Amino acid sequence: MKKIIIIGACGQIGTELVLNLRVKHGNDNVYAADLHADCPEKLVGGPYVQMDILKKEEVRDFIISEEISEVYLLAALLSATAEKNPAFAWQLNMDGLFTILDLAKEGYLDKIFWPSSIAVFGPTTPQRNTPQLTVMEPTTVYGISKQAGERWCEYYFNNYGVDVRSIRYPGLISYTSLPGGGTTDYAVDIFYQAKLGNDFSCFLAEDTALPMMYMEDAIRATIELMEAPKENVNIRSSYNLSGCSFSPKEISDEIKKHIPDFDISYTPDFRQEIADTWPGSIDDSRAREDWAWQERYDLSMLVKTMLDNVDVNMISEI
Ligand code: NAD
Ligand code: AKB
Repeated sequence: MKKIIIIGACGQIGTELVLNLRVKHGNDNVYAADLHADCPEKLVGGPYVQMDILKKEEVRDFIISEEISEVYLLAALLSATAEKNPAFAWQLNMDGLFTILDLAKEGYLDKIFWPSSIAVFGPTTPQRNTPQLTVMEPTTVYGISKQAGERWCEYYFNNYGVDVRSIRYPGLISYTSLPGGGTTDYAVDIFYQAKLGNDFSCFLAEDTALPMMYMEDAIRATIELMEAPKENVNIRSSYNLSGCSFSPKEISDEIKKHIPDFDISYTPDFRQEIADTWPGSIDDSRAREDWAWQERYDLSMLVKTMLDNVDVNMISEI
């Protein structure tokens, strides 16, 4: 049985990825690692280790001594948080990636997953149905770090044969854990306020459409890409991936079908400038061709699932 570690396991993606990988590979073979000293309740079913990806030697020692063969590196600052501390965002988002790429280059790892983002695109990128290969001039530190990371992943594959795989995730929507400081977070927050019976003040303008995806689709895509035969993975920078695209008005109209009194107002802040540089929709035909990607959740399924499942107590816990 191979041993897997997810670094950044307590976040929005990590929590669900750990649980899914443990079902597939056995609890004991899937390590969750994060900065926090204590293992969150949801992840107690398997091994948990406190780990700072920036402590390079400690990370190396652990991975080598535990004979880990697969790493999912999720630790990063997301777009909105990164703009508040660009130097640290660059350090965190890049240094950790090199630590893991180098372990694979030295033969300690068989496979790496590292997530990119729609943030790699910028204001000069075609906005509709953005192609896999296109103009990419990101203007945020987050987007710059993801674009540079993609280049390095491809470089390590081409020059050292490192089997690194990546997806440009859209904004991810889930109820298991809260989002960690992105521009698409409004599309999660909105469900808590709607369920509480509150009006929602949105930090993006009503017609700002962005690519989004329900978390179950994103986790399935991640696992499908990681399980795809090596020869099918033709893109070693990062795959475009599409779920459903919507604007704040479109998601609020869908919520109103379930909660007719729900009301939304729009007070765009600095995150509007970030969103304005990102695509409205994504062409993911390469993922469909190479490893048979197919999304399952459209906007109406996503909204119904979120309204059925969000636990409003989660926002009073923080
Ligand atoms: P998140 O902010 O919810 O979680 C990140 C986790 O990393 C947190 O639990 C945090 O404690 C941990 N972490 C931070 N610094 C660390 C360090 N030094 N060492 C170890 N752990 C550390 O993020 P997420 O939404 O789960 O995103 C995970 C990855 O996916 C990121 O690389 C992000 O850029 C990418 N991504 C996410 C989305 C999305 O919508 N969630 C979209 C595109 C790409
Ligand atoms: C963010 O908004 O920063 C993330 C992302 C799309 O990368 N959700």
